[in-house]
Amino acid sequence: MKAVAKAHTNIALIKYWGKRNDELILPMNNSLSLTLDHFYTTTEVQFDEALQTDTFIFNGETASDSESAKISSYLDRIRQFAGVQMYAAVRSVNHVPTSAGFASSASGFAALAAASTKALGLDLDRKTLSILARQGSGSACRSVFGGFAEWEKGSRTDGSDSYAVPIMSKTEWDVRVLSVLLESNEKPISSRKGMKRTVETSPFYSGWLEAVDHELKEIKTAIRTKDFERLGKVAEANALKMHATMLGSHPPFTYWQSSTMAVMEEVQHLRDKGIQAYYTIDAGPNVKILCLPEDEQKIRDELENLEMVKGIYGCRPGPGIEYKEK
Ligand code: 2P0
Repeated sequence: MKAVAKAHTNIALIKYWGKRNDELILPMNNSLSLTLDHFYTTTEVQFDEALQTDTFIFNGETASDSESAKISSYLDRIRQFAGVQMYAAVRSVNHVPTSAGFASSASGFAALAAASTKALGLDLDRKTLSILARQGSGSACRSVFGGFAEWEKGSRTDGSDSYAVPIMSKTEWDVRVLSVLLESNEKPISSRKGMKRTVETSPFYSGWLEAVDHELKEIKTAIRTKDFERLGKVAEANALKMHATMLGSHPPFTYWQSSTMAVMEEVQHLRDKGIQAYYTIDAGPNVKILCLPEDEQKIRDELENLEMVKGIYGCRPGPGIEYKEK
């Protein structure tokens, strides 16, 4: 009744921003991401008749009550799905600099979905796994797959057609992502609350939804033809649109800080010098730079000159869910 699974984080190039159902985590729009090799979570789950409650050890320490409650309520979904009532001991190690704002619920819930169902003896296909991971955290459904993956929003109310599908495997195209860690203050608002406020109050949200279908088409053509410039341009434009919706919210908010904008400017400078680099930004101040392998070192050299840059983590396309020997 024990299993171990490993899942990697992903960076959305066409973003998920907004839910149509909070409980089942059903998104308003399709999104598309690249799974990254450098950041991952390994999770061991053991179900045991003798346990009186779920236990959760995170990075070697007993997790806080609120973290434990989140895991337990997710395990309730898994128990309901599998038709069992046993409690579980969960041990999770995050190979993600969490304190650095690269925290990812994506790798966490993808690994938990895979390990918990495997521990219960279920041998699920990737689609079912993606549907289960989604109910922990939306972006987790994309981390079930390696390389480029698209989360299809689906149209049913029960979520049975809302899951990720693979678009291109990790070995087919070596695109690099430099995760740039910046000095920053605390995150003003969680992504869960931020997207809810945006959907409910931003007059720009309808514009976001109108643009996203065309951007998805565009990025899928870029991936199919391995056209990096096309990929970078549309990813950067999509990220800017997502962040623009937040400025229109009530009350308004932004995840950008002055350091964020300094790196955005630097990326523009690099392009002016003929280096193909594009940025994308999630619900935090850090910037991720898309580039090709031949430009990675040049970009690092330039960024290292910036005082507010606290670290640069280079990522390649990563794999989907992997099960480990116990
Ligand atoms: C994404 N983000 O597509 C977008 C872009 C942040 C910005 O998915 O509420 O942790 O658990 O479904 O997946 C972050 O939000 O939110 C996210 P929930 P999640 O990657």
